Amino acid sequence: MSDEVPTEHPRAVSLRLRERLVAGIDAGLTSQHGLIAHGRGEAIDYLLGEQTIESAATAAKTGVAAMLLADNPVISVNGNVAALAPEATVELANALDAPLEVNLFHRSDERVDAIAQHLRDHGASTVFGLGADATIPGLSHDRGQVHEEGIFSADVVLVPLEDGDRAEALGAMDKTEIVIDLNPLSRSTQTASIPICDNLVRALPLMTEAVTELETASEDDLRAMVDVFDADATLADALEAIRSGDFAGLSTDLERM
Ligand code: PTJ
Repeated sequence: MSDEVPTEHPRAVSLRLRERLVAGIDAGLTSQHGLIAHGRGEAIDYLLGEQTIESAATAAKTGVAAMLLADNPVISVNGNVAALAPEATVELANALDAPLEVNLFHRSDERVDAIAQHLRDHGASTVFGLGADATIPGLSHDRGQVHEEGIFSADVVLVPLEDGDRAEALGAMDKTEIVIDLNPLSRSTQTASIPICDNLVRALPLMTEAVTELETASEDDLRAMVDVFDADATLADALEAIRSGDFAGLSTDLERM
């Protein structure tokens, strides 16, 4: 984290996250549009009390159950994720033994390669970067470029921060899609099989903790968790938390970011 944000500043954590994105742009990881996307998320996080609400924690745990059940789980990474939470992303991938795939909206070879290298520098073992060799049907923009061995053949895809078009296209390919997006009204969360309405910097470490908790669970128990999950109720709960300002938050430990 940057030394430039005074620790006593009441918005220190939020400011440090902004610093990470600005550094991400300087390092060629993040697109300038990523700042705008972050601002949207920041506003919603503010309304959620900048904490993980219970329903999001349940969704995060259910997402892990789905990934543990998967044959080919893949974690998709864009420029915001790479800048905000490279350690947490790699830790989750390693805990699940799942590959990472760089998938960008504003795609350039330079940025794909920089992000892949950044993830490897943080200890990632399998990263699909350059050399996309398959296309998501029905998706004309660059996010449709994927790896045959990665997102294309995955049965479960975790997408921390998404655009709605791709969420719909992956859904149409019958994949289980787990989306982390603060906005319960976005097309991404509305389309996801398992929407996690939380800041990705909090949700990813929670998911890694859940791997430790669930990795010895039986397949039947994991399947029961996934079967009982109610995406609509999860989204409604997040909306209600925003509307009422009444958070049953799990963690106010903002330093976990
Ligand atoms: O790196 P690229 O080229 O793939 O570009 C990525 C961006 C983010 C620019 C692109 O995917 C985009 O434009 O996204 P959108 O359509 O603006 O959507 C961003 C969504 O992410 C919004 O619904 C925000 O609420 C949400 N969001 C932003 N920051 C966070 C977040 N959700 C969880 N955690 C965050 N930190």
